[in-house]
Amino acid sequence: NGPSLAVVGVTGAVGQEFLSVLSDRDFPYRSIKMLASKRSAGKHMTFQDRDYVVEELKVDSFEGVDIALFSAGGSISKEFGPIAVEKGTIVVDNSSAFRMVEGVPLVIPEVNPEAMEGVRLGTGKGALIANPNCSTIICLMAATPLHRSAKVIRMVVSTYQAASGAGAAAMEELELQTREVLEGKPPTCKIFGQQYAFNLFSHNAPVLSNGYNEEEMKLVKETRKIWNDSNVKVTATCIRVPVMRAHAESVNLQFENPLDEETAKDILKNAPGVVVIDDRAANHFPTPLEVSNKDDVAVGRIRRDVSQDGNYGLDIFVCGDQIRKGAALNAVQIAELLL
Ligand code: 11C
Repeated sequence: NGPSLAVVGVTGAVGQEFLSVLSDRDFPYRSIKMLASKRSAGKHMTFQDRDYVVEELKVDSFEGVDIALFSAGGSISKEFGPIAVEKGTIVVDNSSAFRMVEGVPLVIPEVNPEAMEGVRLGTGKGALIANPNCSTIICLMAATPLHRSAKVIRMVVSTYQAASGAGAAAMEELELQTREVLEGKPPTCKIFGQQYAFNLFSHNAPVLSNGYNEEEMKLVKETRKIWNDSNVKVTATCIRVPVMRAHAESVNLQFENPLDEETAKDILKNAPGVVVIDDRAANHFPTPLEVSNKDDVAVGRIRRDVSQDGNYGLDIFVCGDQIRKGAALNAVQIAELLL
């Protein structure tokens, strides 16, 4: 019982994680289609003790599909998302293709589930729902409960982003390069065009005419849409670090109303999907390794911003698994809201 599902891009890092999350959360479904490019079509895979053959994504793939989870890149989403919607499928899309399109809900279930009102299963009417960028999800999981309490007027984000954000091939290259460098060999630089192991660099997204890269501008624009607040001031610097699968972010918040450290800690301790790791005595704060393969976003280094008067500013440090809460888990939670 349950809806009929399709996973588009099933052989990718996020596609595979969709399956783990569906399984972990006992997501009910009556059928599931494994869809990918022609290159992967015909591959056999096992999911929940059943054998599946990966099918090539085609225009007729969505016949009878209630919910499709897409993670096959923006151009596939742009081409096949509307085709699926036309067939009556509700598409939860992990790419950036539709995020900023007016009328397309951009959803973090713990933050703005109300944006999905009007999208219903079983009506025969298809729809697009966009999964935000991973950096935005991880940042807003921690910033939103504080925003609800004291209203954020300005947010400054610096990211330390993992290889997984650039896909399975980047994760493989990080591992390969690490070995090569340790063995004194020249590193293979196919994905980023430069040494990644034992290094860090500005995020690989295209740099725009204003000097920001696309990843940074996603944080700016998506925050405004998700918070439904076109006035909130956001700036970001996004950096790729040699970490495998969890992003870290330093977030500075300026509030309209005062919010002290202790109240902020209590708010975060009670926030769904958030865990506080903030042990000053032991110098123990969130790390990418501690949140890898975990659902919750961890927050720590919760402290008053001494550059601001009174309790109008806070600094926090956030870590979240990029493939899970930054992508697959968030998308499956969106699908759960439809059940
Ligand atoms: C990264 N956030 O970590 C990116 C990858 O808009 O979904 C995902 C880009 C996106 O590199």
